[in-house]
Amino acid sequence: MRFSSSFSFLITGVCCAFLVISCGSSDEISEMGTGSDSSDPPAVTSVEKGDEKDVPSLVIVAKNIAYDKDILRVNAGESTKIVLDNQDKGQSHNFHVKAGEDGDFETPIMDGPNKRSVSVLINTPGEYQFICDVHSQMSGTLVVSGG
Ligand SMILES: [Cu+2]
Repeated sequence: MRFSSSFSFLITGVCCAFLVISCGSSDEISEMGTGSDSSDPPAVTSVEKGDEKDVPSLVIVAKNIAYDKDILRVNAGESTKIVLDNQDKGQSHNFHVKAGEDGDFETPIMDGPNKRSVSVLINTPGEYQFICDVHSQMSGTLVVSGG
């Protein structure tokens, strides 16, 4: 009787000791867990801006000594970037619009394959011819629409 009660006391004491130890260690673990949670993932910042983001652009391809488009359309008073994509290897082309008093707009003459662009800004609505200065048979119409 006496032995069993003291044994149970001992057991209880040991249990309490274990509880305290386990409680203490679990607190440490949870604190460590909280600590690692506080490290936020790196903020993702994408601030790449194209310089000509808002400028409309058109591409015209020169291939087999011909443009791939007969008609290009732009708006009057609005700058439009026109890209000449010369895909003719070893063949020279350019893109040239003669817009009268609104001016000449032309890419340099270049051997393909290569690309050059020209910013076209025409204020007077109408239809203008564009040509390749190397090949007179390469031509088309630039339609300038008024707003
Ligand atoms: Cu040409």
